[in-house]
Amino acid sequence: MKLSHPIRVLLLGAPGSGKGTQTSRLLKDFPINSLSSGDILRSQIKERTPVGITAQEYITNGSLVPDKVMIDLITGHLKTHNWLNSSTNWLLDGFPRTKPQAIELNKVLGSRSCPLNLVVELDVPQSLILQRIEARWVHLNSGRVYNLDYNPPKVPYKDDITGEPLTKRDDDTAAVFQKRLDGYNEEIKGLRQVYEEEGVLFKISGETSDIIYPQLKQLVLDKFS
Ligand code: G5P
Ligand code: MG
Repeated sequence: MKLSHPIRVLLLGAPGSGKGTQTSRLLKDFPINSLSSGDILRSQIKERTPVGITAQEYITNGSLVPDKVMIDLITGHLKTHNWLNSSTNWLLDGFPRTKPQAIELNKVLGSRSCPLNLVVELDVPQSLILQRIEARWVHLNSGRVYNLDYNPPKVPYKDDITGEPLTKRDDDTAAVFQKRLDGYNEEIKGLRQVYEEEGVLFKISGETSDIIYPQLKQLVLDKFS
């Protein structure tokens, strides 16, 4: 696919709203790289790195990892993967998720003349989400997500590609989920403010990922083809 200019997109949305699901669909339709802050943190936890050791407690109890840790981690990734240029297409899922993170990211991107050019807020009724989370199983190494009702693996509890066992996320319990959701509802206000001011924020509403994806795809086509 020929793009008119590089895609630098951020997906916002409540826990379980489908950021990972929409990311996998976009990766099939557009030539982009993606980065999920949650996936990076989970792999750091698995490898017992200093960042992983710090992050584990915050994630398990549904709190946000401190801004400084996240900013260093993600901007470090952008630099080492050579994404800070005017030609690489990329998508961020889960970072920034506080206003200070958004401001710091803007500084880094601005200094390399590659600002975010699309921010999409996925708006899913929050009453529907808990059930999704309780039925979620993940393949930790790849970040692939399944749902026992909505997109079950071909073989129960096994990853479709590697055949490795799927696991539950520690933070996918009803109590921790509610805390994550409350945190999201608080932080999203500051993020909306930053991205509305820049004129890059779009909201897509729908009860299912199948309703949201065609709208998201069309938005990306309208802006970048
Ligand atoms: P994460 O990993 O970024 P969240 O809480 O933002 O976690 P999460 O839970 O990964 O987001 P998602 O990616 O939005 O949700 O949703 P998903 O996985 O695609 O879909 C959820 C489930 O629903 C899946 O099972 C999917 O198959 C199913 N599903 C999708 N669509 C539908 C549908 O239409 N119908 C049905 N029935 N099911 C569907 O962050 C984790 C933690 O890391 C830390 C924080 O502690 C955070 O809580 N962290 C940060 N801390 C500080 N700053 C940051 N920037 C941080 N980033 C991460
Ligand atoms: Mg996710």
